[in-house]
Amino acid sequence: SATPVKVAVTGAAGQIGYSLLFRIAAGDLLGPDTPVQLRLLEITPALKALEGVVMELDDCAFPLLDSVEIGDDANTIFDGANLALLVGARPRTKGMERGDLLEANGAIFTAQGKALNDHAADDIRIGVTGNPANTNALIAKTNAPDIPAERFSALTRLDHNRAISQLAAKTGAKVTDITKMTIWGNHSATQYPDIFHAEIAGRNAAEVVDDQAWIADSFIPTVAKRGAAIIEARGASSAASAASATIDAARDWLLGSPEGDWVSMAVSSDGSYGVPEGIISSFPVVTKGGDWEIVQGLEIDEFSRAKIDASVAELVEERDAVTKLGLI
Ligand code: NAX
Repeated sequence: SATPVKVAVTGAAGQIGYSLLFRIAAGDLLGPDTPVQLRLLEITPALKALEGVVMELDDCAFPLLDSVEIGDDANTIFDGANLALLVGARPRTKGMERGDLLEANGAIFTAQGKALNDHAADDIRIGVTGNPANTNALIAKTNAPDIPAERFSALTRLDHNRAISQLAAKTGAKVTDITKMTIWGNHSATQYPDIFHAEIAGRNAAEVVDDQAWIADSFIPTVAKRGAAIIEARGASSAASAASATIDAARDWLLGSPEGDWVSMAVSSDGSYGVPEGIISSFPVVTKGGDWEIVQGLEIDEFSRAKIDASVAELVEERDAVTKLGLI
């Protein structure tokens, strides 16, 4: 049978972890033929809760779950990992300034970047879900000089999926009819969900919608503020949908994006579309065998240009802030 893949997950005792681990163990990420070894990282006070989660994983008797290891030392947990899903992060608490948040997460992602650099397998791929995801990925990447920059990405797939869902609801299309959706920029309220290149059953989505006011005043803010709307309704932040998007993103990265379509991933910019080199910004990408390529040659009109520039400017600000803090 196939060699098991070692998947490391951080923040494993958290809400996203509670959904994510069971989906991975069920085979939703690597498919029905690939056994999985889970390596779960938590902070020391959360290890007991994590033991409970592992008891439940045991109780599922998942045929594909080869082994589970837990711990609070990144050097041990990342040892030999083929895929690392960095979900755990320090949330913003009351009275915390933005600088404090970047600093607290900086401590986590510098340490985890170094641990991955020193201990992960040669084929490691790293997906960052924990917020601020783009800048956390930048910090990890910069602290892992021996790992190619292309191996780091931050999650904008949830935004991508939300955009598809909103467009489907507006047009009465099935989500499976919608292709070529793009999220540009930061996973934050400045993100730009772009339907000018999207297609609905092969027709240009913006032309099908034919309502610029809906795009500007309803669609874009609804997608960008969806996280806040979920918190308002549920009393807790998106968890199952975030786990599902984390799976979608990692699966497509490793196994390939669908023919004739693309996905959104925040990756290390090569300067495409005027996005400064090195920052982790969301682009339309096609993926194959664990590699991604930014879709080239899309025409960007004035409206889209301004939206992309605004989100990228925020990422540059975050980069400058963490540079000043000595984190990169
Ligand atoms: P929870 O607070 O439920 O869980 C986070 C877990 O991470 C906790 O169990 C905590 O002990 C652990 N943790 C903290 N520091 C750690 C460290 N140094 N090493 C290992 N584990 C550590 O948050 P949850 O709802 O699961 O969300 C996790 C992260 O995802 C948050 O940063 C959240 O903001 C982010 N999100 C990102 C999304 C995206 O689309 N990119 C959407 C959903 C979510 O908001």
